[in-house]
Amino acid sequence: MNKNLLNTSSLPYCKGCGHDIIAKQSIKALESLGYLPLDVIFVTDIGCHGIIDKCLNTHTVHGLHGRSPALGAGVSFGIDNPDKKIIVFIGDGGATIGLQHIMEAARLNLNMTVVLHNNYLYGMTGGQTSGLTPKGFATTTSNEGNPFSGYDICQLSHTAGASYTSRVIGIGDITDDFVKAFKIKGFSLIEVVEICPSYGVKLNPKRKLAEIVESSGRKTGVWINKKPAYKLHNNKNTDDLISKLPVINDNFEHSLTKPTSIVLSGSAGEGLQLAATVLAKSGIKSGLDVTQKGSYPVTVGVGFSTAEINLSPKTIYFHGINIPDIVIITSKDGLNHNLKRINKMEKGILFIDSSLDSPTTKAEIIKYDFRSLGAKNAALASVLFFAKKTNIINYKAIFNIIEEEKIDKKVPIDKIKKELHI
Ligand SMILES: Cc1ncc(C[n+]2csc(CCOP(=O)(O)OP(=O)(O)O)c2C)c(N)n1
Ligand code: SF4
Repeated sequence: MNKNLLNTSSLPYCKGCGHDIIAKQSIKALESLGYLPLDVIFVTDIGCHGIIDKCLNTHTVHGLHGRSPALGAGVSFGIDNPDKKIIVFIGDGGATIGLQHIMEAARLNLNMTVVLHNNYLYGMTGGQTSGLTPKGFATTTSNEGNPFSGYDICQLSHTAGASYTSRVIGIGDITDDFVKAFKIKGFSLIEVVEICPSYGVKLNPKRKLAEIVESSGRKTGVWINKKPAYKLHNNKNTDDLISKLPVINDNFEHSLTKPTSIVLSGSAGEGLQLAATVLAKSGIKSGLDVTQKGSYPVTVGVGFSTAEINLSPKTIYFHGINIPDIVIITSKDGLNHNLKRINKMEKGILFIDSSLDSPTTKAEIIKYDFRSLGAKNAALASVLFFAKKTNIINYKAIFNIIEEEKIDKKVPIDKIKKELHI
């Protein structure tokens, strides 16, 4: 097994960026502590520092701006294992946006380390002032120097309850500072004050990091709270969520020889996602690998409702669908939402409710009155129609799932059986 945590020595930052020192030396520190790639979970934030993900052999999670500490906290709760190392990478912009998340993790003293890349500005978006920019430091949004003082993140972290907080200047060899922060069981935050040559250096010529830290009334150093790391109290008696899911036995056959992508779409509030779930579970019942993804507007009761389902006789590694193999449309909302990709279909089948005009497509078009067939459950009826027409999934597997899900009262089963001769 590859023991290197980094998969390249050429990191994607501008020349001279302080992020490079942080990434390389924090990794060196982890390797010196004996961590293997799969013992480490890097949770990165939005910003230049966050583009490190692709260079890592470890687990990685990329969060929304300012939310990596909250995600790191979730990972810490979920893993509940002090032998795994959770490292949150965040910039001063993200730390400002997600300040409360950092405070909360420090207050609970969760097992994780926040590595704060403090270049005193928003690097990725052009050098704007953040809440950690010191008074007098020039940025692209405060050319004359920031008129306000920045937060003292170390004081905040220490006061909130972090086991370990430190501030270091990111020049030279700071590997040891990382080692000390990473060794902590509980919450540690290491603020590395560094430079962004592209904006910070240009706008603050001749200023030295040590002088900037000092003139803002801050000190480098370490602040300790002697307290135990957070420990979940009742997790020993709690089953994980997956073990509670019922097992679906594959007691039906399928005739699928290659991966097939299906889009099922109609109107919100018409049981479309339920129909998709029935189709997906029927696929599992037939021994296929299945993925299911649903999307609908935030106003859940109006507009489109779309489900994307992949069925495959082999393991599915990618669940996205661009141009589908099969599209099933039960209403105008569903048609409008998928029109562009239907137009692009060069082959495959479009099953579409007979009330709708046929769109431009090279797919074979099969029309049927799903609304009359399924009454209020046009989507479920369309899934049964698809099964009967293609034989990809045995319709008996679908009836079986309908029965198991106890939704048989919702569907006019006798009518469907009679009309489709099944
Ligand atoms: C909630 C949110 N607001 C704004 C943005 C736009 N944005 C992307 S990167 C960035 C700046 C990141 O600066 P920082 O967190 O300091 O990291 P750096 O680029 O300096 O490493 C901003 C504002 C965003 N992605 N999300
Ligand atoms: S813009 Fe600044 S922070 Fe971003 S990579 Fe370049 S030097 Fe680093």
